[in-house]
Amino acid sequence: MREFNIDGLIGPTHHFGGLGVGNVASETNRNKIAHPKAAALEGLSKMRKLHELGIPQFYLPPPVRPNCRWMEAMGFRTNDPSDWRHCASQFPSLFSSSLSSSFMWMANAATCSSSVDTIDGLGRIVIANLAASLHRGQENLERHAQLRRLFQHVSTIEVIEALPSLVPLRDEGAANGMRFWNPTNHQGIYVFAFGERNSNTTQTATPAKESVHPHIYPSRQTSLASQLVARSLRIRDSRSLFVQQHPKAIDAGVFHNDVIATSHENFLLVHESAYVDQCNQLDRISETFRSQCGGKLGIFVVTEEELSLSEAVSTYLFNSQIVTRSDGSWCMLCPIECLNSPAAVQVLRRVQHQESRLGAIEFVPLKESMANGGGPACLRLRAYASDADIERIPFGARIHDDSLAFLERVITSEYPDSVHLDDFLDLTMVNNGIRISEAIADYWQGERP
Ligand code: SUG
Repeated sequence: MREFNIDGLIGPTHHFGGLGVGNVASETNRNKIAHPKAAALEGLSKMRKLHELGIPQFYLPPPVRPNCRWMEAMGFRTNDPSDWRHCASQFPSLFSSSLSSSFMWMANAATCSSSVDTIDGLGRIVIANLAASLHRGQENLERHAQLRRLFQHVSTIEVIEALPSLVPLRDEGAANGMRFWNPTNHQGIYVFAFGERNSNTTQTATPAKESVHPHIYPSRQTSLASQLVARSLRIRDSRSLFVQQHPKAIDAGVFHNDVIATSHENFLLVHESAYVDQCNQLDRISETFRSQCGGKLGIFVVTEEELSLSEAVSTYLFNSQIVTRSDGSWCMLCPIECLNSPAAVQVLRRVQHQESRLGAIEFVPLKESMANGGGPACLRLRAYASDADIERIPFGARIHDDSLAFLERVITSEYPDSVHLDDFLDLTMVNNGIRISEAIADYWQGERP
């Protein structure tokens, strides 16, 4: 089995809508000028890096925005200039949502299980409903169709549609889950982080001593959704654990678990204020790892004194993406913003000193995605398959010299340099974005020439 990554290509209508629920960067940058070309090139260059490190890297094309069917369901014809202007003036958030490129953050697209850990030996990908926010709720049908297509020739992976889009079933995908696995036998356990505990439902999540809720921001994931996703993934019961995100963290802008914890293989880097009853929960995770996977889980806790919650959010240190290189050593791709924070740099030094497998730390520029609250780890979905199955994924969807050249050419020559949301009042601009997205989708669907 091998871990591989699927990133979402940033679309030509990327802008700053201020739409992210509980997302400080998105709120702060609302309505600023955005740079779709630079954004897409930054995302592509992270994919190139992974490809150069020898890790199989795939991408999904940008779904067409505006999403005409979705808008029609809400009474707007996107190709009618007067409807379109009316939407922009009377319902600005809906207007922005219809053009949002938020599908770029693939860690929210789905949650994946490895066939090694399931009751029937099939790996699964459960699409996330993203029901917590208006703009993201439109992504799940599109992602379902794309991921089914991606895995159409892979019989060991089943792609499962999202939970119903209902308030008690809010699910944000892999950004709220971590798979820890033993690199010698590939056995894994899953930790699901939820923000809100559903009342009056059967709970397998350990009950909290007291009921705790964030006060400033709503939580995006419910305990019931986490439990149902674990069930749909068909993970053996003994291998799923559920922890509650600390409300203090959510209120500081930790809208997903991957803003406060990052994991790789049998390693966890986590802030001390990530979870309710954290010490006991970490003990429980370690013990489950030992009994189910064998060996020891390395846990590295960062204290508030070392790095405050607010600095964790502004640097996105915990959204670093750790990968295993072909020689077995690890490379950690950190947001370049970490370099502005002596505290974050100090934490990274300590991690490298203590974790001998961490061979390199690199700082990646993802300025445009970061300004909307998405770092290196947000942009990728981790999945698991055998080398033979990975080869069955369509050629056009893989990152290699051909696709890199094609995508770089389209982005450089066709994507707008800079945009403000109002620019999309011009239907020529809108139609240009549609044409670009369709051309990329055509290439993506192609098989080996
Ligand atoms: O859902 N931002 C995204 C960021 C998602 C980050 N993903 C992970 N942490 N895995 C969100 O809040 C902002 C869009 C805007 O404001 O235009 C946005 O949707």
